[in-house]
Amino acid sequence: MKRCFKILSSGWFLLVLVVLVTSMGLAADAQLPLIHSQDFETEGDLPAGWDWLMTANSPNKPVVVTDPTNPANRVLEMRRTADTNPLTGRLYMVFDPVKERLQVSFRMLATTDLRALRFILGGTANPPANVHGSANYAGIYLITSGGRFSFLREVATNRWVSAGYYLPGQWTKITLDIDIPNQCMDVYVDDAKTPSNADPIPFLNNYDDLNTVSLAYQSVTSQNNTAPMYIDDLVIHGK
Ligand SMILES: [Ca+2]
Repeated sequence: MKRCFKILSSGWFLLVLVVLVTSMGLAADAQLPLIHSQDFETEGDLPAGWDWLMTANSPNKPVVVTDPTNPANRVLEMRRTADTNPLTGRLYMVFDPVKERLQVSFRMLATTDLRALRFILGGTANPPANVHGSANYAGIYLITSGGRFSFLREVATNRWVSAGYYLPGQWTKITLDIDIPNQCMDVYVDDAKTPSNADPIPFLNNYDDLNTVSLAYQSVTSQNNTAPMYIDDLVIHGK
């Protein structure tokens, strides 16, 4: 099975296999420095370290609310008002640039299988407003649509590659294990030991480092989707 991290070599197979098993899953989190951990517990407020980028002709932005599935928990809620901009305001943060390996994970609850979540990463080569403003500047562009996690591969042809599944109404965890020098990543769903992608998923636009992430709600115009989406426990490790 192909991996984004190409460390297999003859003679070291068993050793490398052990390394792969222990390093490619969540166990690797302990090996990379923690950059940010966000449990979205401050209801009604902007999470510490985050900011909003508002979107023209959209009244909506991600906010922290009570978890609809657990009154004791708070989560990030993303809603969209019908017949406004398909893309809502974006919640984003900037962290110290990472040049080797970045692992980003979060839990998400979709309430529809229509396109809803837009999750973007980029680096210092462009300012955050550009990275999170247009696919033309995004390094990694992840969406939820049709019960699948999909990554934009080419803007001009609107080409996507899918990796992993989710079910509306069910919390699902997704982890991106990103190899920055090789400009590619592996995707893990619900802490699976093997990635959901058959082949490494390349960056949409190349970046020598990654330093910013954003979350937003985006509908396909023809669907005019307004079913809310929830996010929790976003954790970033890297070096
Ligand atoms: Ca929470």
